[in-house]
Amino acid sequence: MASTQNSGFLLPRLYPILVPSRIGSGTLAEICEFTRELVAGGATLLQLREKDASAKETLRLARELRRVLPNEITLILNDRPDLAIAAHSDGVHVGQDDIPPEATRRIIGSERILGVSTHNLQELATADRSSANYLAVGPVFLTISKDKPDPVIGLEGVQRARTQSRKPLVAIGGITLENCQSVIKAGADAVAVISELLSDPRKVTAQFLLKMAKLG
Ligand code: TZP
Ligand code: MG
Repeated sequence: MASTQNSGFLLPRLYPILVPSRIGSGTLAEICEFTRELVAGGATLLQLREKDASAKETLRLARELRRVLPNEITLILNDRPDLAIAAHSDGVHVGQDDIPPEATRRIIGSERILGVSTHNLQELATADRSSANYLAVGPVFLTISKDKPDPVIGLEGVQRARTQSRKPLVAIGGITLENCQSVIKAGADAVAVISELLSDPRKVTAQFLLKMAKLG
């Protein structure tokens, strides 16, 4: 039977991922403004994902976001448990090539949130046995936001993942206003989004939340 271990953590329906290099010309002021707009639209959790920045730059950015964000907004840092602690982030999200979940847990302790990316049922089963608070599954659809993405899992992949894990599941990859309801209906608890939010973060965040609230 699938694990029920998630220490009571619940994902909000929308999981915006902030990619600084895709926000305007990537200045700190633009990134902070974009973040404020997501929150104004109703986002309550954000992930900071910056693959091209140095550790020093990522730490500076994560600290600045923590400083400008209201305390009740959950900030998750991608890839780096060490920087998550140094920046007082609420959690960290690791992938299959990052520090493995149990080592990450030892670094961040029991209180911080741990998310783990998975791309197939085998990875999902392994991550499900870990102390991850939530799991990501995808890419659900084609995405332009990831170098060398894994094969698309489709809505069937989300459905299968739902039967294999009782941890909160966030679906990722090519998720838009158009298809988000189908992803939730397939069994995801939340949708993680990069591209679709870029044009108008406040309005599109509110539209995502409204669409998904309609599903109850
Ligand atoms: N992992 C799987 S797909 C993806 C990541 C980080 C990118 C999702 O971005 P978008 O633009 O919402 O498709
Ligand atoms: Mg990673």
